[in-house]
Amino acid sequence: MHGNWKNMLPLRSYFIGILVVFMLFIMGFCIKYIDLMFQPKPTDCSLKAVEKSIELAHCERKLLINTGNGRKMALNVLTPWLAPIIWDGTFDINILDNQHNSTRIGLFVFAVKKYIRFLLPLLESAERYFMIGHNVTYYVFTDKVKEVVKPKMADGHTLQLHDVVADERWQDVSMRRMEILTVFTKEHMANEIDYLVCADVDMVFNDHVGVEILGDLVATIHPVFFLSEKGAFPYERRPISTAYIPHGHGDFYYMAALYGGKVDEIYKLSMACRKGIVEDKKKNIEAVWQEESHLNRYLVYNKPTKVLSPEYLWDSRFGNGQLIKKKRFLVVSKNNDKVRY
Ligand code: 48C
Repeated sequence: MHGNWKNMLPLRSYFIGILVVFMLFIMGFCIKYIDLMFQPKPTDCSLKAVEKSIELAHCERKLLINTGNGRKMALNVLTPWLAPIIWDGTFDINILDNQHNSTRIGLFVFAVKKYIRFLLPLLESAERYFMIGHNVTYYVFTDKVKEVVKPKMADGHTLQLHDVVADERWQDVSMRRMEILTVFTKEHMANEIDYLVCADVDMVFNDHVGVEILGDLVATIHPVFFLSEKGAFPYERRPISTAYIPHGHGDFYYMAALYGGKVDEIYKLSMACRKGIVEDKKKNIEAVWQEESHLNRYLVYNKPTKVLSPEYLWDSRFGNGQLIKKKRFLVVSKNNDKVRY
């Protein structure tokens, strides 16, 4: 049989055809292989592997709670008494805002003598970041009522001005707040608000501070000591003082620049602190950090139901800022010659 080779496809075409088929095959194989490469490895679902991962998670949790070493307690999201520690990313503000849609919140600030200068910046920053969309009453205590400039306030926000006498020493001014709180939480605030937030006035809000901070009794971890060992906390260590905290007792060092809670809880706290301050004064002593020492003493034996991370009390001068993703409430740096006495 003499095929007419001329009529047949030139041999070259057959060769090209075979080559193309071979190339397609290789490409298909490579794509499949690469795809397999990026497939998540089939997890080892053997019982042994699952038991191992459970054991590992348990060990990690124990490490977190163990404050002796390993991670610091303040970096957790739960205290040993199961109170939440509020860090960015641990709450859904939309859920919380809905839960608090009729909650009334008070902000208590003291601004006497030269500290009056901090009031307007604080209130203006509060109008930008503090409890936005909620019912807020500012309770401002000052010896300069006539000098107060009121900020533009959102609907549902009110400002109450109360006249107070200014003590000579700043320490006494600071401690006076506890006395004022015992009176106002008892007689006025109970019918006006549900939660009270107490703050220093030489501060500004710098980011969201909302209903996530509300709770029965709430305190803020001091930004200088949140990574310190307990022995380094500046508690009052003299047994003669009513603010005394023995070594080995205590959980965190709380800063008196921001705390709060239900009105009746703040009444109890302020009564205890005020009583301690008066008793110490009778012995002619003053706790090492004034009412902050008494606050810390109270909170050792009356644990806060919620703890705020140092996101809620920050100062750019402090170290470890890389751990503080949101600097929500900032200390205002004071050129002390203007506010020193
Ligand atoms: O309002 C004043 N005026 C003063 O002369 C001294 C303190 N105070 C109040 O006490 C302010 O509300 C302060 O924020 C608060 C606590 N004191 C301080 O923060 C000082 N820097 C120690």
